[in-house]
Amino acid sequence: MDIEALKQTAQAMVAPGKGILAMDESHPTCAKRFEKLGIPTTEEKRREYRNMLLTAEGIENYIAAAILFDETIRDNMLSGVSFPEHLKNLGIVPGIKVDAGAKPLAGHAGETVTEGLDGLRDRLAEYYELGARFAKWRAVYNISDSTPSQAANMANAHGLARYAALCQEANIVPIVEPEVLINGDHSIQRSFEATQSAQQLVFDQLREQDVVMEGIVLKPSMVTSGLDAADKAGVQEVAERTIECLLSTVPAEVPGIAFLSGGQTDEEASAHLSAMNSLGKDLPWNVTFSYGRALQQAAMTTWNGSPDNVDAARKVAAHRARMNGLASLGQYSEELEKEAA
Ligand code: 5MM
Repeated sequence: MDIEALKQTAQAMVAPGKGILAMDESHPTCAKRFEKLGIPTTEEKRREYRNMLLTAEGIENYIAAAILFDETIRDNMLSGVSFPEHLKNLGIVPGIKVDAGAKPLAGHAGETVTEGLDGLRDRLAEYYELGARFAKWRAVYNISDSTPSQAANMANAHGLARYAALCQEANIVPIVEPEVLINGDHSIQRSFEATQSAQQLVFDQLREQDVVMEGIVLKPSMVTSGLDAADKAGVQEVAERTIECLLSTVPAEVPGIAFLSGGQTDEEASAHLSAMNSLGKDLPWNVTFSYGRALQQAAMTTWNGSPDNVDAARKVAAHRARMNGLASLGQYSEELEKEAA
């Protein structure tokens, strides 16, 4: 294991003013997004779409790393250059989603455990050859009156830690993603408790597996009210509770925390991140974004599958990347959105 290389990669992925583009939708997720817009769910369209995103002007000024799906890391841009090579040329670190998805947890209705450890060592070696320098594994936690259960917390934390250890052995930085879903009508306090206990167990298990904290990036969900909560916490409260939670769980050695957007609107995701970086606290880690939907949705809608819309869609993609780059420095404002409109 080359610890120096892991540290350098992890630091590059969360460089100040930049974040991570999550464009690792599996086929079913990509199909769901395309179908909503009436875009054909073909390999060609996925290539055109991802090509559009990665040719948005100046994207490399705000995006430090991009998470690819298996199909894309093996594929070529429309120019004929491979996706990982194109990213490298832009100074963006290429990475790969390696989990096999969240599957029903036996004996625990409504809960999941993320699978994908079998054969992972060999897959990581191949992905390294293909250019990947980091990987991603997402565990999913569902809030209800009786969940997340201790069984789901334990199983997912164990999986994340085993994955992370295998990644580091292969000189690949693991993005550790415990996502507490926003779905439900729960309070922000309930979200805080579920997120804190999930993260505590994840870090216990990471230590148990001797994972080097300097060589990981944490990708958590924010502490928010449930999507259907009657009384929703505002931006400042979300920022304060999220940072309070992370300060209680994440070791200072971790170089960066890159949030998922989890179904927040584009503006909410930018505002929350910016507020966290404006709290005036001296945080031990860089706090940035690793958004999927909140970076892509507007651009995908503008593109709508048509070559005629590529330039307009690139502008939308570049705008959202810039807004979130500024948010990672605490410099995002609603006025900036209006200026661009
Ligand atoms: C981009 O979506 C990722 C892949 O999801 P599937 O495995 O379901 O296809 C997903 O893991 C994503 O990276 C994170 O959930 C963050 O994305 P959001 O949209 O929540 O920011």
